Amino acid sequence: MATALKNLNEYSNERFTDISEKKFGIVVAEWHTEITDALSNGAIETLLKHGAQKENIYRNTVPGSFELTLGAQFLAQQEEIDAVICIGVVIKGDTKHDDYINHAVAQGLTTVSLKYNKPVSFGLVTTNNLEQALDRAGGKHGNKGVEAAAAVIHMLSF
Ligand code: DLZ
Repeated sequence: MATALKNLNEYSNERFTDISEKKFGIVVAEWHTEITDALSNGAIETLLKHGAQKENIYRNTVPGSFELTLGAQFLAQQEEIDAVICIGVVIKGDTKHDDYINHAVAQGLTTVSLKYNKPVSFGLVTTNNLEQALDRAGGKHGNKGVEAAAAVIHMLSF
């Protein structure tokens, strides 16, 4: 379903488990930081809203979205980390670089999640232009960081 049809801030928390003792890793790509900071803040606010403790949230940065996978693996392999949220923005350019990065990240995060049996969420905004990215970083379509945080809480509640 297109994001335009479902606001990214909307999720059901009916069956969310207690996350007050859970530890979360957040990996944030440093391309387009005006956007990734907004996404990261959305994710952190969502974790706190649902009971996570500030000291149990470990935020790290990576150079770009391509490195999200290894950043996620560094965190997921740590026994005390319960879930990892990955944040990035890839904006389409003149070449197919966005395709390569997006597919690599989607595949890579799936692999890390399955390898370590931990929720690893895909907070990667993939758009045609900056405006569409802003719309998904707290703009008219909500905040993909909120969605990514809600997704790992949901999976911890499985
Ligand atoms: C190289 C590159 C380009 C062109 N575009 C983006 C982007 O829109 N968003 C992003 O997060 N990263 C981009 N990068 C950087 C790559 O993800 C990666 O960091 C470099 O290719 C080094 O491996």
